[in-house]
Amino acid sequence: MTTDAQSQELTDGFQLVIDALKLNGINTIFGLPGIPITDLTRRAQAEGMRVISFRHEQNAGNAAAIAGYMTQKPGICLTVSAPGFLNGLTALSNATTNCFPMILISGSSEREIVDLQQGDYEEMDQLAIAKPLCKAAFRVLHAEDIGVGIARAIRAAVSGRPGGVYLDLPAKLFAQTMDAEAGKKSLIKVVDPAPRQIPAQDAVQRALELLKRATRPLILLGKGAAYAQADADIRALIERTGIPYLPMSMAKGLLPDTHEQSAAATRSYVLAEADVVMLVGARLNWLLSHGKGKTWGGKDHKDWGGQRFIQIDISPQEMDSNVRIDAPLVGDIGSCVSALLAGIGSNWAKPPADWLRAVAERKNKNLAKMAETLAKDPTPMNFHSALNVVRDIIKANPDAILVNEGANALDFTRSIVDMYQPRKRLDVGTWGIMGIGMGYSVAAAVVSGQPVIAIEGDSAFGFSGMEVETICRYNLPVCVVIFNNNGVYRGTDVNPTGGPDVAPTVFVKGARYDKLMQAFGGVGVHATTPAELRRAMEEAIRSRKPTLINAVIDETAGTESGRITSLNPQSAKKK
Ligand code: OXK
Ligand code: ADP
Repeated sequence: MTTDAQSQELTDGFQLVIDALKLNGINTIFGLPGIPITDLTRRAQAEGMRVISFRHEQNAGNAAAIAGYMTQKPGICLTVSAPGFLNGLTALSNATTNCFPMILISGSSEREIVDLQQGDYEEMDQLAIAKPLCKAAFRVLHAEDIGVGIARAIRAAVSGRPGGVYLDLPAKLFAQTMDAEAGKKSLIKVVDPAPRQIPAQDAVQRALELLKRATRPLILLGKGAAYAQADADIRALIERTGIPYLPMSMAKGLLPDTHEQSAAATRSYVLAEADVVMLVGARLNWLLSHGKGKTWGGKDHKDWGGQRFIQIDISPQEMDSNVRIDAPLVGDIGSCVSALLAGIGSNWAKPPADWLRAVAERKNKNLAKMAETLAKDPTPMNFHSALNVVRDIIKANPDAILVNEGANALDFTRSIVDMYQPRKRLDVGTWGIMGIGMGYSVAAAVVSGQPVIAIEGDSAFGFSGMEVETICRYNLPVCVVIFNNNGVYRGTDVNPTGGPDVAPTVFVKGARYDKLMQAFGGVGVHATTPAELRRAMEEAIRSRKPTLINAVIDETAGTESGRITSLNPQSAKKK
């Protein structure tokens, strides 16, 4: 055989990683090139994969995580070693916390040198560091194991409770060569990566018995329910039982927020008053006051409110995490909901009329109050008058994806802007994390092709703001709206010493974020009235051009930490 013929029959580590991903239907990589993965990004693009390069790995990681949530396929984030890896790790950890499937693939330095701590370029024992922060972590040392490594990473990310997986690929692996035919045979196309988990019949019966006996039932829909993509069955469950439901933030739109059974506008009342609560893909964590205390009608902060809980979740360990779960229903949401529907049949008795009437009365009162507030047009513009515009824009464009972060900008948007379709609201999730904004926006536009509207507090935007260059570079239909009130929460704090430094929560007054977008060729608009904001948002949706609107908000508007002020520790000692 000639030397040429021999080299044609060889493959290498770079190629096998690309082939293994493509074989499993993964066609997009979010990442940031550098040693040792620069050639991997080039070759992936040359092989027809979409490679989206970011300015900071955390944003690439957040993009991968939300792509995983939207598609049920693990989102891939590719980084360089040590610092790049660490930058991506925050996103990996956030993905795991939120139950989003993603794989962080990081190049790493030479094992021999790292393990003897001899001071390699970007030396770090990345596998050990990643392990406690993700669902699973693997390392591949030999080219012939790349197929298995990718297969294990995919299964770990999407099966059972989804989460983040770390895959460590040392630099030497990429250049390793092996026989091309043997390489091809070593790859694995994962069959049934997220197997259905059928609930036990007795568990279904137990749940139905409890639901049947309820006099004030409530269903809570979480982002696990949105992730499951069992939209029609979930809607049928709500409508056939006639039970009021409460969507968690990212479950908004699973049924349209305008649905008559939505109890979102009377949250406090239904949580405190319900006697049986069915959780569908929602955890009883801090966002639900741990299922007890005053929110749930208890006397003090740890007191059980007396509710009985049914919990549908894929993770058996989730049960009893905070309070007793009387009817655990363990399985995938699609299978659990369809089993419940079979048991419910077509003549399920609706909840007692006095419960439905009480919920409706309070809800309508709150909706009317909100409508009154939204109708006002104060000068300067405030959160409500600006969000009244966003509310109309989403109503007219229900396909658009809404990304949302901040404190007040988050909380007001959640309660004011109705969502009409599943998985269209992407926000700070389980951690209340700041910095997801631009990463989520890029991925949402890339994955869906739909327009994206990012409603950002001016502080929140700062965490990922440089990615407006990425948005312009890929010409994505993203409209970023910054609610600019000159600071974190508000722009009015002062330095009590009278010294030259401004208060820790205050930014440059009158900052022109719109000019940042213009610097990269996007459209930047400065809006000080709802009419200007409306015009700019409508134009952004129409043109699909990268747009950033600097929406100037009253700097006195907003409260400390929005709706979660109480989480700020208050010392008994007088200041
Ligand atoms: C809701 N409501 C409405 C409507 N929707 N009224 C009228 N019309 C409509 N459409 C009512 C609802 O009944 C509540 O009133 C109130 O508005 C607020 O609703 P909601 O759903 O927002 O409820 P609440 O109490 O804020 O929910 C608690 C929560 C939520 C913890 C789930 O606050 C949340 O998701 N927070 C996340 C915050 C976060 O992560 N922040 C991060 C950054 S801050 P009542 O009368 O019924 O109660 C940060 O980093 O540090 O500060 C920092
Ligand atoms: P939220 O913040 O909206 O309340 P959480 O993230 O707390 O939602 O809860 C989501 C829950 O959904 C997790 O406990 C997770 O195990 C569960 N989950 C995710 N996907 C599925 C699925 N396909 N089937 C069943 N449960 C799921």
